Amino acid sequence: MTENYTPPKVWTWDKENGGTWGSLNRPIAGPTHDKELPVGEHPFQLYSQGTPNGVKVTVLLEELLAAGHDAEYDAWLIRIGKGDQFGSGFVEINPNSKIPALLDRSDPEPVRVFESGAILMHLAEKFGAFLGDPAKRAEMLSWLFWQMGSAPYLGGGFGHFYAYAPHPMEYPINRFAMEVKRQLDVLDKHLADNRFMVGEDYTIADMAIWPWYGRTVHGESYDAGDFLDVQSYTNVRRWADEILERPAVQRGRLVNRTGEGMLEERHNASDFDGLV
Ligand SMILES: N[C@@H](CCC(=O)N[C@@H](CS)C(=O)NCC(=O)O)C(=O)O
Repeated sequence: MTENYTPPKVWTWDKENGGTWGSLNRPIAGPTHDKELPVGEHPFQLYSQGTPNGVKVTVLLEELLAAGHDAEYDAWLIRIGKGDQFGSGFVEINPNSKIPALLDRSDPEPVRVFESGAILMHLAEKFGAFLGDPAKRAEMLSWLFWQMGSAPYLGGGFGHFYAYAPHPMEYPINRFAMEVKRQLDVLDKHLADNRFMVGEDYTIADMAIWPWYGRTVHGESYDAGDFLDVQSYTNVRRWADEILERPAVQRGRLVNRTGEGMLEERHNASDFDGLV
């Protein structure tokens, strides 16, 4: 890799391109190996990892259960750093090979759902919960889709070049830091006049945005709290703090993570005993 790179006429795959994800990602889709997915006893089977996109779904499932809905689920760990997302069973439920993916077995015909935003909508509509005031549905959808379109600049753009690239590169770090700070300012200005993303209603838009931007203002994204001056986004911090206090959020953020005090798999409410 050089400073003065001239793209060739036709791009070819350099398997040695380095970086944290360099050995895993490929320019082709489809499975790399045969592996069936485990299936538990509950109506919802979640195949995921506790990254921000994964946490959105476990937070919603825990919120649904806390609100009395029949949303019991088994959450199985897909280790994306080890290539589990390229197993044949996972690719059958998500041809895009990214976590999270859900198998909804609550109806006679199982339904696969991939893309975290689609999973949030599917579950919220199924239970008629966390959709907010119907009169403000367009506002809720706007923020939900804002998150789906914006977070790749934070994760795939800023996070990739700040934390995972083979060496620091000023141009992409500058470009994506500027964009992430612009996004944080969008949120900060909106949350100056709104308790949650849609006024007083806590919805799936908050559940989608919080694991990315709440985590960022708490200084947990890529160890870049000082670099992005996250302390200055006071309204985002107030909103993020309030959401973090919710017991369902505290449970959901532990699921499908490894390490001390985390829950690698979740199959029952009692799995959280002693953890939260
Ligand atoms: N738009 C997708 C993005 C999912 C995504 O990027 N998942 C990441 C983890 S946060 C992943 O599975 N990465 C593995 C890989 O790229 O191979 C969604 O919201 O579900």
